[in-house]
Amino acid sequence: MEGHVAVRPPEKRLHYLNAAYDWRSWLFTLDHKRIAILYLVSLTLMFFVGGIAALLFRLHLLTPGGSLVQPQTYNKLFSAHGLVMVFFFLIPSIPAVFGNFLVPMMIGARDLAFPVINLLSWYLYVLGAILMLVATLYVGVDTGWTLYAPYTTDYAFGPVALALLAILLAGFSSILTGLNFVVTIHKLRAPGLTWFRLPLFIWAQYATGLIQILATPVLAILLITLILDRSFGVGIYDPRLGGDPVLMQRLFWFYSHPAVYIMVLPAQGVISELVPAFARRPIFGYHFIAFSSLMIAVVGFFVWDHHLFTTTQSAYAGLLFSLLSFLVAIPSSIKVFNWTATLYKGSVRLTTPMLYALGFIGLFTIGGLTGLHLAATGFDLHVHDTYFVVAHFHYIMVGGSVTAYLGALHFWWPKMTGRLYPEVWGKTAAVLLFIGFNLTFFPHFVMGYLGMPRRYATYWEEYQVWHVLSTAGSTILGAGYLLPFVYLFWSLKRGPRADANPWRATGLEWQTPSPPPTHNFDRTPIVTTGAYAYSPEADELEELHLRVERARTELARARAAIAIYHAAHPEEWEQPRPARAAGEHD
Ligand code: CU1
Repeated sequence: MEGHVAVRPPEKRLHYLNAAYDWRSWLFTLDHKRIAILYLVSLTLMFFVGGIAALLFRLHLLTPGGSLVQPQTYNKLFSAHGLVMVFFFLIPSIPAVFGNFLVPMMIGARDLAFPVINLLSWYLYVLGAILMLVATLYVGVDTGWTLYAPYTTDYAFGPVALALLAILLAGFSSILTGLNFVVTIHKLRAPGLTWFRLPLFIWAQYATGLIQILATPVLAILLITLILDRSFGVGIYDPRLGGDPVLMQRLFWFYSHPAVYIMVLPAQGVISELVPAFARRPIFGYHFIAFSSLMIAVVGFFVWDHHLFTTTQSAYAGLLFSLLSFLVAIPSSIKVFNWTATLYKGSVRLTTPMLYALGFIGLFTIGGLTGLHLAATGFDLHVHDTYFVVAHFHYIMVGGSVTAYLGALHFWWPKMTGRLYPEVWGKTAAVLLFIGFNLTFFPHFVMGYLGMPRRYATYWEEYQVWHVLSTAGSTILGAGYLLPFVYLFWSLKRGPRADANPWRATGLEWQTPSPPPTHNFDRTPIVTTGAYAYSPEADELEELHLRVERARTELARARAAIAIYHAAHPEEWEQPRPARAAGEHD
């Protein structure tokens, strides 16, 4: 083995992903980061199930008579889409994946306050998800995701009890997650991390936690009484037994409107992190954003009735809830204003996460503004139960929440996996999704305004052009969602390695290696400043440091090369240079 130089492999750094490999270490893990990954995998699966259902009925709607499935199957497809997407993707999405991963990291803690309850939340979710898949795919539920009586109390409508039980399980998962976050944020903040030094994502998770704890039990009561009604004919909601189906709607929206904020608040929290990081400025109006999250959590409880403007109730009730619904738009408008003010005069970097953030601001604003249309009782009467509502809802839920979810995924992916993804593909997917989304859902506004009712398997010919545009958009949207799935998966093995802070972002989570060690921080961080200490001066200083570092490396490399050369040619070192001949050039 002469001439062979033994090369020692670089010492392997242990982190939360490679600390243990066997399946037990994953399925019984109490590490909040691993539980976040478990959620990421299961949510991705549910997202694609819900998405495929949507693509199928979108294809069906290509022609006025319906070209793909029987009307009964159509009902089952849109119900499956709504039930899976709302209860098993949107409601858990950002809290379950990024809340789990980031809440302890952002506040400098080792884990959540109750790690065992955290794992229990995931198991409740999985059990619920399996039941929901059996109910919607194997047999088929055709009540719509809103579960209105008398569909849900009537045995003609599929295995509804199974679906109700599935949602009940997911609901308890949601309550326990919210409880865990609220207690963690109260009790486990690092020394010096006062409430007004918290990242706004934490404020958003805190407000979301309050809603999850207070609103979701109402859903649980509704689901249990619905099961009683259906199975034992108690007659609470079933009109044939003297029950009141509108009461069912009231209870449903008393949960489900606050639930809209369970889906939106964390998304807004993500945007409040992305915008300052890529505008390289401190966020504008920190306190306003923090308090507007709390205001949404409170006022969101008093607007449920805007879903019942067309039921029998006094004109006074309509007026009151119209006013309250206008009120709840204020805190969201404050946020949009403050994000825009942060962008103003910022040195904006158009990275993949930033494209999602900008997309969010635009789409969420359209969703919010059309929400004001619907809060006006007169206009609501005209577009009630039309595609206009479907469009509004999807601009908030997909244009808002899903866009923010993908922005978060691309922002924290290097932290979670230690790998970078190709920016070109990231940006391509973000642009493709923006185009696909608008092409799918903007026509919904138009045909809804023109009178196309929602949830019908067939329609009049005059609406076909809008349906064709929408179906074309949905195929782009489908391809757009597949793309990140492919290149992110690819990056796990082939992506370049990420350092601790590839975006040069503030926030405690960026101060520990990527991926983080199981215990998160080697030393408990001590916080002395507020979040978002971005400044152009600091960036310039950082850039100078990098340049000096690079120059030093170059210099060291050149010195080493000279030394090697001299070692190989000692004679040149010893002898004086020969005199240059006349006329010779270098
Ligand atoms: Cu609502």
